[in-house]
Amino acid sequence: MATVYIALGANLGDPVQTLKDATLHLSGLPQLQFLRSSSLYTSTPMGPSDQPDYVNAVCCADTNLAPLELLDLLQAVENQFGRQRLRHWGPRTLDLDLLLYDNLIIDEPRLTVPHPGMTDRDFVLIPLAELAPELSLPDGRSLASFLIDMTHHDLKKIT
Ligand code: ROI
Repeated sequence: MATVYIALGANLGDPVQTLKDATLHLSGLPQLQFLRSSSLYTSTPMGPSDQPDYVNAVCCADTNLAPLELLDLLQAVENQFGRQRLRHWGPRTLDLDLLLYDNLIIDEPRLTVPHPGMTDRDFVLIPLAELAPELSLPDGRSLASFLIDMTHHDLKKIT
């Protein structure tokens, strides 16, 4: 069994509902066990600012899937939720990013783990810290060390 962390993001349609539906869907998949989700947060866009604010969250689960099998599964779920990606760093219906897969470092054409953008994104680190405050990356650096200086996207917890 591997423990995996997955980031969720959306800013088209009804992103709050999309993230609720997506986490419910993921928690019902037999390939993902003991799924736990962070709170939902709103965030201002990283990248072009002429797009709606995002809703972000992180979830954690146990899986027997290999990393690329998990990637395929996440991409299938994105497609089921009608994923549209209109332009690079532009708005999207649902984004599911594999952040961490146990303590593995993966550097393959389709998949880089830890997710390369995660360490400077408050909309990933803060929900991640909610689930796993003591977490360290495979290289030993602690989550807390990244939380000190990162970009700010005006994160607000949705209550
Ligand atoms: N910006 C925010 N705030 N949240 C995201 O999930 C997000 N995802 C992206 C880009 C376009 C980089 N910007 C984002 O893919």
